[in-house]
Amino acid sequence: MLLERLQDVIVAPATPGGRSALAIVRVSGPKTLRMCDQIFKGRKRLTGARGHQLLNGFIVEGEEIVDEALAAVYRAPHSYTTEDTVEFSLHGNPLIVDRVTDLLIGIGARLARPGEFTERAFLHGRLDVTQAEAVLATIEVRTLKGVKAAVAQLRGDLAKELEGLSDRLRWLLTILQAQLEFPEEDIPEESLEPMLEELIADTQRLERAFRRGRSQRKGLAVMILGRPNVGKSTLFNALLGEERSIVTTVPGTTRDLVTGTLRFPTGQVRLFDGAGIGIAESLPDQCAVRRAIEAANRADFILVILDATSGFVPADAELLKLLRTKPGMIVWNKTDAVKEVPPLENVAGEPIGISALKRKNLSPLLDRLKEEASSQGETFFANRFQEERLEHLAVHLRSALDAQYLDMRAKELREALADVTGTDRPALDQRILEEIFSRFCVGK
Ligand SMILES: Nc1nc2c(ncn2[C@@H]2O[C@H](COP(=O)(O)OP(=O)(O)O)[C@@H](O)[C@H]2O)c(=O)[nH]1
Ligand SMILES: [Mg+2]
Repeated sequence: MLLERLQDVIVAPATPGGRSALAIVRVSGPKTLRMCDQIFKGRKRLTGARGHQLLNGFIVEGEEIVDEALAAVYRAPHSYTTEDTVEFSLHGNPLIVDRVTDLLIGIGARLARPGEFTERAFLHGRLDVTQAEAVLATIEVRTLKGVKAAVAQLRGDLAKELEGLSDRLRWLLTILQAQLEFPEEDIPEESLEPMLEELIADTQRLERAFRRGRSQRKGLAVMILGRPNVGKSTLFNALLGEERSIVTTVPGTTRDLVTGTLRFPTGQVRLFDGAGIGIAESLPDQCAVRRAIEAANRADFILVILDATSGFVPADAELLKLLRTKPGMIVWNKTDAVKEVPPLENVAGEPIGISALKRKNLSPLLDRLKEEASSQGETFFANRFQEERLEHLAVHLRSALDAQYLDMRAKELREALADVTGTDRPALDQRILEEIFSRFCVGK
């Protein structure tokens, strides 16, 4: 089914719909040159052109000239898809772009699905999945640093990292196999452990790099969390500088997840405000609380809001537990209404005191968010499957480290190896490929 589809000639606009100086229509597939010759009249036929040649001419329908155009010819395998490809540069009018696309469809081409050009590059082995993700990221990222990271990944930096991991895993397995088969040889057992620990550390490093990639692409997801009525929505509005989330004295006012974007020159933050976490009696309230907790679990960073007028209460302790596994910050709100900020013992990091209502002391909070969003450090871009694989890898490596017996350890390492390979080259599972490439735009 997959390979059958590779016989089709696919066509799609590669530039956004709308008026512009130029627009590009991309055509790829085995019979591309012959097909394009039917609608393009230049000094020379496209079938006779060299690869990487530019030909000036006209797009025609019968006798009628549709547009003056430039045709860039790429010959297999030296093209993005590795197939014969033509890119027509047209005048940037959507009417022309649609007409040229329709002309090609009329003579047997098929409109490309989103990401299908990149999917072909992948199916022909020109790109691996890490590079395909990098293609998507290069288009999507919202910071200059992100662009740099995406281009590095396009060159194969993440693939190299994963290859390094699998090489080391294979080496560990070889040693382990030797220990299992020649126990009398006295190969020291503990030499494996530091290597395993190093692998775990590297996996965690990659997990952090994936997280940074996610926030580079979509903005750092920051959840405002706290009991009902502590002032979450007031803070949300104060940070965004507009009245977006409803504020009342009635607990349980916010039910839907409200979101807004904070833009800094170095990156951006997606801020989420939801229901307060506390005792929920009605069914809608329970749903709202569940939704807020789910959002907190998905978030990259959490702001835990405490109410200075009530002080620390047991329900707050539950929220602070989240900060053990996720970066975040503790904020005492309503400090305008108290003489002193209540003490908070045994928590990591210094809580800050603010007044969301009076907009006091918000700048350290904004500075911290800006710093988190600028994503200093190693950045890689991954899809859901790759992120899941990496999580499994970490689990198997830890089980391998804890394993009592050598054969158990070997089994876990083999699973770990399968996870790394899956991150790099997932099986040609139609469902997985569709999900990966459907996130691309049409024409890429
Ligand atoms: N004194 C004082 N009141 C605040 C502050 N922030 C919020 N409030 C009040 O606390 C109540 C609940 O605020 P809201 O933002 O709806 O809380 P949420 O339920 O956590 O979203 C409202 O009456 C707010 O005016 C603050 O910084 N100082
Ligand atoms: Mg609210």
